[in-house]
This record gives sequence, structure tokens and C-alpha cells, in this order.
Amino acid sequence: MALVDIKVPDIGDFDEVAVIELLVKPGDTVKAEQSLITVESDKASMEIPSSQAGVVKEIKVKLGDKVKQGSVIVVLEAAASSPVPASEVRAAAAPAAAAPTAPPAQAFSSGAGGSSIVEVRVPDIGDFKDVSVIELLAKPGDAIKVEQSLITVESDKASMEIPSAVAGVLKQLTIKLGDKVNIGDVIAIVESAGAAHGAAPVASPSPAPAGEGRGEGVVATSQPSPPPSPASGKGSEAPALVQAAVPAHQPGTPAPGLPHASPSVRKFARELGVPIDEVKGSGPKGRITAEDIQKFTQAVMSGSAQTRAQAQVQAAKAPAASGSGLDLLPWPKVDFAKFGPIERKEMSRIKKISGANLTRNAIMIPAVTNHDDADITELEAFRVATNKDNEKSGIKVTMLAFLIKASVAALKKFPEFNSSLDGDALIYKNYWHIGFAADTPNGLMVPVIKDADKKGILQISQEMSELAKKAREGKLAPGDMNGATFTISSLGGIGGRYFSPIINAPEVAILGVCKSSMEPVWNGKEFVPRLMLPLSLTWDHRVIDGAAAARFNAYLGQILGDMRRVLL
Ligand code: CAO
Repeated sequence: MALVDIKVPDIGDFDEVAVIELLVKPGDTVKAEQSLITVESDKASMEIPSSQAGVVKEIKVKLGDKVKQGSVIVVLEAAASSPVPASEVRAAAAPAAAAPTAPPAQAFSSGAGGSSIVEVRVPDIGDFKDVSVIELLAKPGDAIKVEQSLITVESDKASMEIPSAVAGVLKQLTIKLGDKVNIGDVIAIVESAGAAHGAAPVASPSPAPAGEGRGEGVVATSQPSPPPSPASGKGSEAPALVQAAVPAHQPGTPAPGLPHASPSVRKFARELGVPIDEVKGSGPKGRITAEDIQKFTQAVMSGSAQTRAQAQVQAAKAPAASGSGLDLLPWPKVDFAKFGPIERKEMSRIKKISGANLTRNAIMIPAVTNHDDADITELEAFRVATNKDNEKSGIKVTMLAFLIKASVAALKKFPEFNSSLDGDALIYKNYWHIGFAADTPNGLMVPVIKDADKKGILQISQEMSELAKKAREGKLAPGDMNGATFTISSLGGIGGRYFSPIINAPEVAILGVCKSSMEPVWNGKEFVPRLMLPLSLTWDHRVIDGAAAARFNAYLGQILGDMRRVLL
């Protein structure tokens, strides 16, 4: 079987066009007239069809290549029943430069200034009759450039932009949306700048094959010849009407969902980087208009819409949030009643909400916990004395109030502990709102002491006791629980040595505190009894390193060892 070079046919006045789609791949069996690639200039997109059946042996171009008439695009092993020589194949595939047949447009001299009134007519659009005007691309008064499309017409097989072959000012559109037009119909009156050319600039294109088998999505674009040269006086060169198709489908797949838009709209979309297949068309039959592209861009820019690519990036960045990417085993399902009596109780609303948050935070944050001890012997003595002095005030000072104040000092010294992640950046907060975990009958709640840096121990103690009371009574307002920059979870009143608290996202660290106890501490000469407070600092390893965490704990220990340091 013969190998046939399928070449880019005569595509009218296009010089070099870019390959924007490969519609077949090696090994594919193609029919005669089946499109092989799509090429596009700034004016039109065209499918280059194979004019005979066969098997694709090799694709000689790749996406982005520039091709022109005569460039080999595909090597085809011709089917036995298609003994057409390659040269004939190419000719059959590309009759785009055939003789013009459209009636010449009339040009009338205006007399003054050498301008002329030019009638723009529907060129030879091949076998299409009574095509509908579906888009008006210019309006009276518009300055028109050479080759600028004036209207789009559409049949059931193709849509075509009808361009003006002269520059000037559009005086009138002689048709309206929905009108049916045929070859030779006047569609516009243009006052052409400069000398009249006598014969009409709008000449007839010759149609390329109608693209059987593609049906929907096929777009043909009128490609006018260069404007007539005043020197030559010629004004009736034929603009080539070439077969074009909307791109963006996978090779070898049918194209039912192709974006329905004219080449100029698709070019506009490409310039803005808009994925046109994601734009919803508002025109007739869902056609995508330039306004649709603009609206889509505005929606994406304002954040009210997302492109598919953006959504994918976001999903990849937050696999746990989207539920994807974890690939976990299913939760074990056990019939507990088989092993003994059971009772099922619905969890409280707070537990359900905090459970979901804790799960996300535990899974998504690469958390590490550093444990340390702080010597609070003197501080505890001071606290007890303060409470004695303040007995009458009714304000009870607990160790947690000192911990909040000491933590603020450490957060100021190590600001990344008071930050939050924002994509690849860190938000450093210049305020110090400290949350504290409160155990309530309904579950864990985290009220927040706002601006703890500006408050004294007594005020913090008082606020804490009020907030803890509200928490236990289920009376916390949302404003009591938001804005924390760091959290402390104290189990000191209960017991235990150390634990690993879970970070309260979007914070990046949390301090766990357990019950202080008297311990023998070596002072360099002897063991002395000291009141030691166990500290457990959990931190987000994306933001904080182990050395910083160790320094933070050490500094916190120093402050708690001598609170006068807070004043420094
Ligand atoms: N070491 C030794 N004793 C401590 C202590 C510590 N680190 N912290 C508190 N205490 C003592 C207090 O001095 C107090 O003793 P007195 O009654 O003799 O004065 C007693 O323990 C009770 O204190 P408290 O718990 O009422 O007060 P607080 O300020 O320490 O804590 C609050 C307040 C709301 C944080 C606490 O009641 C609470 O709910 N803690 C639980 C937090 C929690 O559940 N964390 C776990 C989160 S992870 O699931």
C-alpha cells in the first residue's frame, strides 16, 4: 500500500499558521475528509482534512509548529480502495483558492476627500444557502480595519465570519440579527478611507470541503484577500473561505462538546488565558460571545468563580480538606453488641464540630511536640501571696494567668509562633490574643483573652474566670472564641506529666501544661526541692524548627522562673 504525504493545502492568503490541535495519532484509521490537524492564524482556524482513507503512519508536526502551504503534516498509508495520488489528494483537500464567484461589491465615490462608499456583500460561501446572521461584530460609526469581521453567519453545518476588505467607517449594517442571507447580499455600507478602488473590495472566497462527518462545531471563516492595491487598481482578489473547526478535543474522540465560538472570540479567550471550554455561552444555541469571555474573566478575577485548573491546584494543596489523596483503609465496623451490652449516645454538637476540626488539624499539620520543665517555685509562692492579699477582691489568680503573660513575652521574642501560614507566605500578627482550652460538660471550648499583652495578671485572671464560667454554661458568644494567635491547654488542675496537644489551626503552635510537682533539682552543688511545671509545646514543622521550639520553651521557662523578665 502506498505511503502518501498529506500536505497543508492552499489555505488562501495565510502565510504561516500555527498547529493548535492534533486530531489523530499514529495507528489511527482515518476516513476520507476526516480532519487531521487544526491550524490557526489570527483570523481563522482551519482543519486540514485527509482527502483519502488510510492509516496514519506518522505525524510530521507537533503542537505549536508553524506550517504553510505544502508542509507535510501526516504520512498516510493509503487504503487499497483509495488509489488517489498524493498530489490529487492535496488538491482535493484544498480547493480554497479556487476562482472567485461572488458578485463584486459596488463602490461609489463620495466626491470630497477621495473617500468612497463601499457595499460589503456576502461572498461565495459555497453550498450554504439562507444562512442566519447570528452575531453583529461592529456597529455604525465604528472605525473598521481591513479584514475586520463585521458579522457572523451560521448554517446548520458551519459558521463564518464575514469580514470587510476595506478600512473605513461603518456607515450602516443592512441586516439584523436573525436575517437570512445569501451570496451577494449586501450586509454593510463602509465609507472607505482614501481613494475609491473602483471595483468592490469584497470578493468571493471559494469554499473548502464542507467537512462532512463533523457537523456541529465546524466553523468556516471568511479570509479576505489583502486590500486591493491602489497602484494595481485591482480590487477583486478572492478571500479564501476555508474550512475551520473549533479546537479543543482529544484526538480520535468525537467532538460533541466543542466550544461554540467564532475564531475571533476564541483568539480573544486565548489572549486572556481563558479556558474557553469552561465558559458558558449566552448567545443563540449556547454560542460563546466576547462578552461571555469578559464576564468569565471578571468572575475569576473577583474570586467568585474558579477555572478547572485553579480548582485542581487547590485540591492538590488541600488533599485532606477535599477528602482526596489520603487513601486510608475504611473505618473498622464492629458489631460491639456481639461482645457485651452497649448503649449508643449521640455526641454533643460541640464535640462533633471540634472533632472534625481536630481531625483536620491532626492530619494536615506536620506537628512535633517538645517537652520541658519550668521552675515555678518562686512564682507559685508569689501567686499564693497575691491571692492572699487579694482575698477580698474575689479575683483568684491561677498559674494559667502567669502562663498567658509569659507566653506573650515568648511570642514577642519568637514571632513565628504568633504567625499563620498563607499559602507559601507567613502572616505575622502584631497582636497577641491567647486562647485557653476549657473543659465543659458539652466538650472542649477555647475562649480567647484578647490583647493579653496589654492586660495585667489580675485582669487576665478575672476575664479567664468569666470566660470559663460562660463556657461551662454554654453561653460563649462567637466573639469570645475567635481571633486567637496562640493557645494554651492546661491540665494543671487535674494532673498528668506531659501530653501532646493538637494545634488549633490556623495557629502554628500550642502550649500544653500539666500539674506542677516538687522535684529534686541539681543546682550544681546539691539537689534542692523545686516546684517544676511540665510544659509540652506542639508546633507546626512547616513554620517552626525544633531548635526554635527548644529555645521558645527555654525562654518561657526563664520567664516563669523570674517574671520580672517580662518587664525587660
Ligand atoms: N499545677 C498544679 N496545680 C495547678 C496547675 C498546675 N499547672 N494549674 C492549676 N492548678 C491548680 C489551681 O491552682 C487550682 O488549685 P486551688 O483550687 O487549690 O487553688 C486547681 O488546680 C484548679 O485550677 P483550675 O483548673 O480551676 O484553674 P486554671 O486557671 O488552672 O484552669 C481552666 C482554668 C478553664 C483552663 C480549667 O478549668 C480547665 O478547663 N482545664 C482543662 C483544659 C483541658 O481540658 N485541656 C485539655 C485540652 S486537650 O483535650
